[in-house]
Amino acid sequence: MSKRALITGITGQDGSYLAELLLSKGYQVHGMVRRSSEEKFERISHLRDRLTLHQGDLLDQFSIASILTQVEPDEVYNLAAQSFVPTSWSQPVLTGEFTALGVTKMLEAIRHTMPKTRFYQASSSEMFGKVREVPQNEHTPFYPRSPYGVAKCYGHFIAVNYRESFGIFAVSGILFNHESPRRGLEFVTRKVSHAVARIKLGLQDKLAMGNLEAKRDWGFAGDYVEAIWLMMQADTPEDYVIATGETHTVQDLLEVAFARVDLDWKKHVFVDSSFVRPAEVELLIGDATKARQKLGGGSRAADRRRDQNAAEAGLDAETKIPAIDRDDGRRRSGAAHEGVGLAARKISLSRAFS
Ligand code: NAP
Ligand code: G4F
Repeated sequence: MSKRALITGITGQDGSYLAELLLSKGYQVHGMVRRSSEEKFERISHLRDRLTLHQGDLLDQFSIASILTQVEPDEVYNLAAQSFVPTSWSQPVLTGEFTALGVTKMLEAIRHTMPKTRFYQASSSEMFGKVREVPQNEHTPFYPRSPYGVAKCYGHFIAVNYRESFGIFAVSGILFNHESPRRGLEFVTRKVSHAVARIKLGLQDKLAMGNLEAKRDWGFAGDYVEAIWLMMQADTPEDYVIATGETHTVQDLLEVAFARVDLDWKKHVFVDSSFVRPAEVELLIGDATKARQKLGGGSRAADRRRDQNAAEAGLDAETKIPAIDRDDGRRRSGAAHEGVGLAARKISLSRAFS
């Protein structure tokens, strides 16, 4: 009989890739979605007739328990969160409710209704914050630098605690930044690739940015959901860092992105202090040795540095996916746009820096 999975955050970047992966493996895929005045399910519209969606909210314990009882999932993937770091300073309480306490609500519902269900918690490299060692691995102490990072630490440790207290099969994936054409436009890779396309097309001239010195370990979201699935198939529940092991500055990203379309980033980019954060995570670079060793060769995310074929696969996947940058294409069709769109979509991959 096919396995049943429930994904919270199925309408987000990772949720859409994970839903695709699980469907390709023969799962029955269920998703928890929030009610809004207008449905925005663009990222999963191509899968819609193969998914079962349930209205619920991380804030509403009863909706979570009710969905669990209806679906009786073998595996729950808790991807839902307020995930944009700057918003966590303007809405710290809401971020805590969703991103921290929301995890306890999920785990309590599992404990009382489906204690054999496996649970995945979307932990984050943002927890390392002001990093205590370089590179960061599963044993590196956390020092979060934003309300989002603090909330993710809570979510991480409550998952560990339910594993140790109640024997729940709970795993946390400590994922470093991962990007794709499905990334929200406010995150730095999409913000830059989208702006570069628009500048090349003459639709805008300037790009306001924050801290250009910050370093990130950027990977491809399509690879990372595969690592998530592998963690949930292991014999024992454990936590894993998923990262490429390479780091680049935001300025590197700008240089590559503008150069791809023969532009000089210095002529278009200026620093706007409103995009500089109250406290910054200056350097992230992950050590995914454990994932490589324990999740096996199938963990493309962990193997990315050594596996050029996997990098090519990620690139292909990315260029096939409809990007929001296409909005410009609808207005400005033709070969020029195709070139810019393709270059802009490739920019968000770590491979673009090599
Ligand atoms: P994303 O695109 O921002 O998606 C977030 C999802 O959470 C959306 O589906 C959103 O629904 C849902 N959501 C937010 N609040 C909710 C609530 N109260 N109840 C129910 N659903 C709610 O994030 P992502 O990039 O896919 O990331 C997935 C998870 O991994 C997040 O937990 C994120 O913090 C974590 N993470 C991401 C990265 C990364 O680099 N992408 C790295 C480490 C960890 P709506 O569509 O209704 O807004
Ligand atoms: O793309 P970002 O907004 O991602 P950030 O803050 O690293 O968080 C993402 O990755 C985390 C994993 O480490 C996730 F947990 C989290 O949910 C999210 O997916 O910013 C990346 C870097 C930062 O250092 C930021 O200060 O880019 C810098 N930056 C510089 N100018 C900018 C800008 N970021 C944004 N969003 N916009 C700018 O104009």
